[in-house]
Amino acid sequence: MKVFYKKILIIGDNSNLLKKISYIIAEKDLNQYAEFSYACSPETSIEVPSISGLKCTHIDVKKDVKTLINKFDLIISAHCKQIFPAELVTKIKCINIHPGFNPYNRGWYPHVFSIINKFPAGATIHEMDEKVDHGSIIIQRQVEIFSYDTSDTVYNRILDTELDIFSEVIEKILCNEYQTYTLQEEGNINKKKDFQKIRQIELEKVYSGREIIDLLRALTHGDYQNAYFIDDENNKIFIRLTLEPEEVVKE
Ligand code: 0FX
Repeated sequence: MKVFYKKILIIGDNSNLLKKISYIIAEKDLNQYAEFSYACSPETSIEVPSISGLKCTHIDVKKDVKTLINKFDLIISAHCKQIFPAELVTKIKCINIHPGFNPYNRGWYPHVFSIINKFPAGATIHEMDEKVDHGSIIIQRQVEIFSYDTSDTVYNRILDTELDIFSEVIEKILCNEYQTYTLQEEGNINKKKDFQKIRQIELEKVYSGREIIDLLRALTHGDYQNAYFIDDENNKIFIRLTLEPEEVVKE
């Protein structure tokens, strides 16, 4: 295999995803062609220096931009919470593994907003430009959202899909032999504060059954205390939804 990129940084703040990416690289024996380094953001509590035997450093992509440009020829963001500065994305190839189906619900927790606004959910690997979750698409795949899904079940489906598409294109990326296409629409973008806003359920607001179920299941994710209401004594009460499809017994 004739690789084009030889010094690669994979930076992300989801230790599980980084681990699985490193397994794919090891399984494909790609370490013999290129040098892979792993990093996470300074504020992330990933155990540094090691993620299951990987050396993982803390990198601030804004402060360390010059060093990054000198040290690496390809940077892959795997859920890195930092916004890459223009200087970095214009001087070096930066690729993003994103848990959303661009251009829909770019930004924060795409699938949460997809459960609510019905825009497609999925996974996208794209070249980064100066805008968030924006740039030429290398590969993307939609995932379905079922009526009984909650945030965590959709999220896990997306994580699996991200790894599948990463595994499909990583060699082509390393050899710089991949094709890209540009999306015609800008889509929409959600920020962290948009997620904060939808967490409070207004007790006097009128919702349809569909709206309230969609909102609560979009905010149901494991043990996270997302959705809440404020009761008459001013207590914050958290809400989580359980959805259970009826088991149909075949006769
Ligand atoms: O790594 P990530 O899944 O992704 C987030 C953004 O959604 C993504 O668009 C961006 N590219 C990336 C850098 O950061 O986020 P997380 O690991 O913080 O959370 C994983 C899931 O857990 C999230 O999708 C929804 C859920 N969650 C997380 C937190 C912290 C909640 O429901 N409530 C929470 O308070």
